[in-house]
Amino acid sequence: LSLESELRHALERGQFHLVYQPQVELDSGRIVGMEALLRWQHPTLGAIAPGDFIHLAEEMGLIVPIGAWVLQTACAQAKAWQRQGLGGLRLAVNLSARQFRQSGLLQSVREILAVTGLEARFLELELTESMMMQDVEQAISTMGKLKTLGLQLSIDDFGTGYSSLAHLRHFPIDVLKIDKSFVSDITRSNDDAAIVQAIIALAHSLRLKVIAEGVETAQQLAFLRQHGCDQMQGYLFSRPLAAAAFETLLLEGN
Ligand code: G
Ligand code: G
Ligand code: MN
Ligand code: NA
Repeated sequence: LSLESELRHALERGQFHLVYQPQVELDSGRIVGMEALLRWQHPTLGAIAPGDFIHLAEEMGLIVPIGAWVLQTACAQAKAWQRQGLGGLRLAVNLSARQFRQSGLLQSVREILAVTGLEARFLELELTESMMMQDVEQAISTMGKLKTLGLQLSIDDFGTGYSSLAHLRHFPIDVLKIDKSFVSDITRSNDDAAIVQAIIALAHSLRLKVIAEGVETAQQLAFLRQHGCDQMQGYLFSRPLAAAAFETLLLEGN
């Protein structure tokens, strides 16, 4: 049973599903968005983590159809929650490097928005620094085209890559997501605390929203609040949840 051959059939065999992790606004304490995260449940291999198959899907070129499935499924779910009156939550979806470089990306995103009926302003696509820095001119062009659809762009895992500050202000992005590796030590390491403060200040000076990832403790949350971070995502508030559980969370009052 090779992972590669199993992955080739996972989509058609219906082995993928999405989980959703809430993103909470620090001022109001309300859920204002969610990140869709891919999960692969194999009948005999069990749950396979994205860290163990995304790179393989990328190498095999399968990430393009899988990524389209993720986007379509998440957009349809977000629209369904809106129809139920569960609020205009922003939906964040991860893009892989290969999807970002693929020439059909713009058309694919446009079609998925049209088919699902989700308004573009509710969609946020997460990019990484390395995707943007590989070919800066090309990346700016692709981001500009995506922005014409009316959606939002974020930089995921910010601080772990090597994007230059000179380039950052030319990227048409809306959100910085502080990588969880910095957040995890903000109350223990002065260096990490300084980095997180600097990222928050940088984001705000560029008029970007800033989301802290991987928030696990009340102390981390207090630090982030004190330093003006806009939103947080992490186990402290909730793990990524299956759609039904996420819906329950919204219905319980938000
Ligand atoms: O959900 P988890 O923390 O296990 O995710 C691990 C990694 O997999 C993260 O870096 C995340 O960005 C990535 N990932 C999760 N879902 C998707 C997806 O739908 N598409 C892409 N390209 N990456 C994803
Ligand atoms: O790389 P990306 O940011 O897309 O992936 C987010 C990943 O972080 C998801 O796989 C999610 O399961 C994980 N995650 C979310 N919240 C927490 C947290 O509070 N702590 C840790 N360790 N991981 C988290
Ligand atoms: Mn992400
Ligand atoms: Na991240």
